[in-house]
Amino acid sequence: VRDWDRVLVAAADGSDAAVARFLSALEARDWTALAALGRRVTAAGGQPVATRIGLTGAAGAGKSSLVAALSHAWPGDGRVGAVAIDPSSDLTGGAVLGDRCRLYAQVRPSEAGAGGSRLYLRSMAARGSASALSRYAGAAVTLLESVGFDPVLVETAGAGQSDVGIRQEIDCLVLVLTPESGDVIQMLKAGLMEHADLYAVNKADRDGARQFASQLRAVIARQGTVNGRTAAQRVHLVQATDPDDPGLRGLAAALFDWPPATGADRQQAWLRVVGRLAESSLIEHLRRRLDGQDWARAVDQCAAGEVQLDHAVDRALGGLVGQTVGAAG
Ligand SMILES: Nc1nc2c(ncn2[C@@H]2O[C@H](COP(=O)(O)OP(=O)(O)OP(=O)(O)O)[C@@H](O)[C@H]2O)c(=O)[nH]1
Ligand SMILES: [Mg+2]
Repeated sequence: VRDWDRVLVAAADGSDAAVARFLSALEARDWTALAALGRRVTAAGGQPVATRIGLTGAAGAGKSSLVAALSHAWPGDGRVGAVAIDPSSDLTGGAVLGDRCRLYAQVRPSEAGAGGSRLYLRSMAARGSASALSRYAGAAVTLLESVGFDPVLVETAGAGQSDVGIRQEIDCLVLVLTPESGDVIQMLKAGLMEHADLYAVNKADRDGARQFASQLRAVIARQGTVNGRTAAQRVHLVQATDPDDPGLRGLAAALFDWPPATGADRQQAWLRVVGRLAESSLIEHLRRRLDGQDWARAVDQCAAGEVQLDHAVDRALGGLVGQTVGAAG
């Protein structure tokens, strides 16, 4: 068993390798690592926390580019942590972001940290279901925050299960749009779209970008002020591919000034994250322990109306009495 508490200390001291090792342990469901993180989170209860920012939007809107751009434009001098959750993308998604990071590292080498970049990025692509990804993303976000990254950014593929799962763990949700997102205005008008805290109209260099942003502001204005912010303050026209874009700096400043969450908020969030992991572990454990054929037959009987569902569940659980949760559960 690794000494995960010590790995956490190394991660907090700036070791990217320690961060990577810990995140891999969480993904591999090493519960000793989770327990170490739990001790650290609990010990830090009530302390100031990082700003957690979600970036969501359609494929190709520029979410990954914005992650790199924001890490570059962030007014603070801390390390920026990012998790990209995308169940649909494969390794090329990471490669694209790699390109963006190089772009920003080239432009301002003096601002890059010892490792060449102040951004630590973990891609959780091509691994597991959307809901599984969101469960681990919650733990990953907690880890990054707990070892001192600020802000912590989360890129999600938009409108999927992974978004719903992670929304509660985010302080500020940014919806990334482009001038090509035409019908988004209609959807917003019709109330068909979930509320974002801020809107980033990306690709300001494209035709119609300015016009799209003002249309969006007009629609948003109908909601009045939200958390004290006007439509003008909530819609940011940005160009993620331009490190010197003033719109980008404006968005970064708005996020930097976002009202901080409390230690109590974070303890609640951590409870939810662990609760979801525990539930999914419980269900997986039950699945493994049940005799697959017996269970399939029981489901058949329920479907045929021969057996009542709760009776089938009772019988299955009864068969498990005396078994214990193994170390691998
Ligand atoms: N012209 C222009 N292109 C941009 C801008 N920002 C991003 N792009 C380009 O848009 C494409 C998609 O950018 P990404 O950052 O990968 O978009 P994404 O939303 O992360 O995409 P997925 O992760 O695949 O959903 C890339 O080719 C970027 O170079 C911008 O401000 N202007
Ligand atoms: Mg992306």
